[in-house]
Amino acid sequence: PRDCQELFEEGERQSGLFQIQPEGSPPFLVNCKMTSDGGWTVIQRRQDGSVDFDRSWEAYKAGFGDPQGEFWLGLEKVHRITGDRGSRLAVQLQDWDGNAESLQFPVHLGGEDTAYSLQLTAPVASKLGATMVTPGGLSLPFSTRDKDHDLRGDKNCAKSLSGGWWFGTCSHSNLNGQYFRSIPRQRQQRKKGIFWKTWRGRYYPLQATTMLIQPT
Ligand code: MYR
Repeated sequence: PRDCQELFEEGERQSGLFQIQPEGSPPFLVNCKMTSDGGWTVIQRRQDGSVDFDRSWEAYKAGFGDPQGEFWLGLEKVHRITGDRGSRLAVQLQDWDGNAESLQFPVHLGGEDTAYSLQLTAPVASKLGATMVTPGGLSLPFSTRDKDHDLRGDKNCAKSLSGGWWFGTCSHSNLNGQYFRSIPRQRQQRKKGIFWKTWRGRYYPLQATTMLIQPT
């Protein structure tokens, strides 16, 4: 199968690790989450701080971590799965008081030639609270501390925060930030954490996150 959705269509209903082979790609293992609305590929998970997410461009491109625990699937694999198709992204967030938030929106991810630019339509980008939305939508390249493509001329978001992400103005979100088991007293520390501004705010380090994609 080329992705988790195809596995689902073949009748697989159990979530777990499966080998897939997207078109024009070597086969690789992914975590599939089978739900009532089909098969989703898990592309990121944070839950306990057991894996270091402050890594280089090459690491974010190739992927890292533990498929049973915390991991980043890798930009190239995500790009291979989505190909030229549009996809749906699901973002699941948890705070430290047992509250959960779940978002779903259409995305497109470019290849390495675009620095894995995330493309969102204007209405989606606005709804997510993005700062730099044009009528054509938002096209935002991925940044790491060693490859700075963010929209801030005066700083490197990946360095001043932590991890690799689609950083715009350093303040929207960062699900690949540093994992804090308890909330640091210092704002300067807290902002390096895992955050989603429009849910718990910029200085609230989240307890757990999962990102999943499903080609449409
Ligand atoms: C800004 O205004 O600073 C940027 C806003 C960007 C919104 C980013 C949303 C991230 C969603 C992750 C996409 C994963 C694609 C596979």
